[in-house]
Amino acid sequence: MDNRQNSTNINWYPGHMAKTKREIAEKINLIDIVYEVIDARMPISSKIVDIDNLIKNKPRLLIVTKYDLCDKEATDKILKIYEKSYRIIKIDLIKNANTKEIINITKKLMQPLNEKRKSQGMKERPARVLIIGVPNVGKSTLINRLVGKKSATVGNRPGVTKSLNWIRINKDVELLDTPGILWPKIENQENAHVLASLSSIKEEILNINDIAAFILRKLFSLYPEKLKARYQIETLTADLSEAYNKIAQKRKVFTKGGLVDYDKVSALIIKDLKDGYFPNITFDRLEK
Ligand SMILES: Nc1nc2c(ncn2[C@@H]2O[C@H](COP(=O)(O)OP(=O)(O)OP(=O)(O)O)[C@@H](O)[C@H]2O)c(=O)[nH]1
Ligand SMILES: [Mg+2]
Repeated sequence: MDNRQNSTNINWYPGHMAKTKREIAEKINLIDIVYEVIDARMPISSKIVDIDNLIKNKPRLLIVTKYDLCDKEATDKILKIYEKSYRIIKIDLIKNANTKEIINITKKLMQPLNEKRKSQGMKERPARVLIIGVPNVGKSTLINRLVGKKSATVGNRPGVTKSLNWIRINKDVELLDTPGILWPKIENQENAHVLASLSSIKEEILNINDIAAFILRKLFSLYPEKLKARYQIETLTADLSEAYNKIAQKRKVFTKGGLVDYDKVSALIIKDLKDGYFPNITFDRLEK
């Protein structure tokens, strides 16, 4: 039924993202340290491609959120590569957010600057931290954990934060929350589909059959046992029709005329992934 795999190019770059980038560029000179946030389930796809241009050579901490949801072995393989260039913090912001380490590293990074200020007769000042990442990775959740209360709005859909906001974490750290950003043209459509599957691209602009097909194929190739556990699907034909039939029957998603309701099945696959019915998955792999 679905021959549209890769036929639709996914790009999502609304005005507020362009504006965010402009404002970050304007404010970057005020910033001492950058927290770059990526999603552990997609450590490659969720990494902003032109980030180095945007944040120049500011000291950077790579914060890997949703570590509780990922396939740790697959994710760690990728993080090993990043470890060569970045300081990395892996974190589960829901159940086990140990933010002390983040604050300690931040203070340490800030020390030389404050020592310089003191030697020039100026007062110490809090570190100004910029938080940056693609939509829905957990930037605002991280801020709330750091502050210890709800200061930033959070939601499991992309595009929740709409403007730049300064938030005081404690006497040592001030943080600039920013809306999630992507880039004008996503060159790598595999990465775009991974971003879309894991809720970093606004659902309304997506072809849901295309995304659901991508999810089924990805699960089948990387985690066939999880596909079997949820849908009792053990093989996938090229057109996916058998899989759709099976899911429709199991979950009773038919049109009034008794045919498989493809759109509803697709929506259901996307929702199952979002609701965590395929636990411990990582959709990115290093190229072989
Ligand atoms: N399981 C799990 N969920 C997380 C974690 N971090 C964030 N979330 C969830 O991810 C969703 C998005 O979180 P937000 O903090 O709103 O993400 P954001 O990066 O600020 O998103 P935008 O403002 O849209 O760019 C929320 O439903 C959070 O509860 C984590 O470490 N583990
Ligand atoms: Mg936010």
